[in-house]
Amino acid sequence: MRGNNHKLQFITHYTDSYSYVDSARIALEGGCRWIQLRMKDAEERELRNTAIAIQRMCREAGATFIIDDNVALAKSIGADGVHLGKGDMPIVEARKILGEGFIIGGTVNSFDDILYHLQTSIPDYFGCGPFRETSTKRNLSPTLGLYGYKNIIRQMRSHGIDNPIVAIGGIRREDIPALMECGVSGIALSSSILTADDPVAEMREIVNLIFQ
Ligand code: TZP
Ligand code: MG
Repeated sequence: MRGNNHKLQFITHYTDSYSYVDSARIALEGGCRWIQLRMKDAEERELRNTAIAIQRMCREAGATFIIDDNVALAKSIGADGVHLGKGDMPIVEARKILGEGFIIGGTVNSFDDILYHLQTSIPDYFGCGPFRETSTKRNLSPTLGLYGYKNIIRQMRSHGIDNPIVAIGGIRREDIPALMECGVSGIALSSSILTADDPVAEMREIVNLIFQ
């Protein structure tokens, strides 16, 4: 991935206290410089307006801004990229539409998923998880735990595959050192920030931990 900014991705979400836009603002204020807008049930207009608002905040902060699922929206507003899951547009097609200038992330849950992707396309990173159970995402794949990441990264190395792996799903600050030890390139998270007593301070701690 380009630069050092991509070791930590914040995924937008909402709570009783915070909107999607608030969540992005919190992450940026805490020093995160990579935001994914993930807004599953929004209508097109609301999604677009939210994307434009968060993109503006990201640009002001010098942060990378990507959008979950929606290649057309990412292209139309000139976002920095997209994140595509298993049921979304195939990465090879998204690459044709977006070209090389956009970041494309792809969801994986196993080494076989990685091999499957690499037959047809090269995502800029693999979002690999979930690390543990989380309520942020519905229909979660089986949890990986540390053992799962170690196993996937061992198999990647033995096949000479070194695409960046971004761990995701239920990750809390105290999990990060062991996950990095496994060889993951980055961490993506949401709920551990938004449920913290002081979300900005929590993000700041995590930024310090990862970029120390
Ligand atoms: N995929 C697996 S978990 C998740 C996505 C997009 C959302 C973030 O999880 P968490 O537990 O809120 O950090
Ligand atoms: Mg998706």
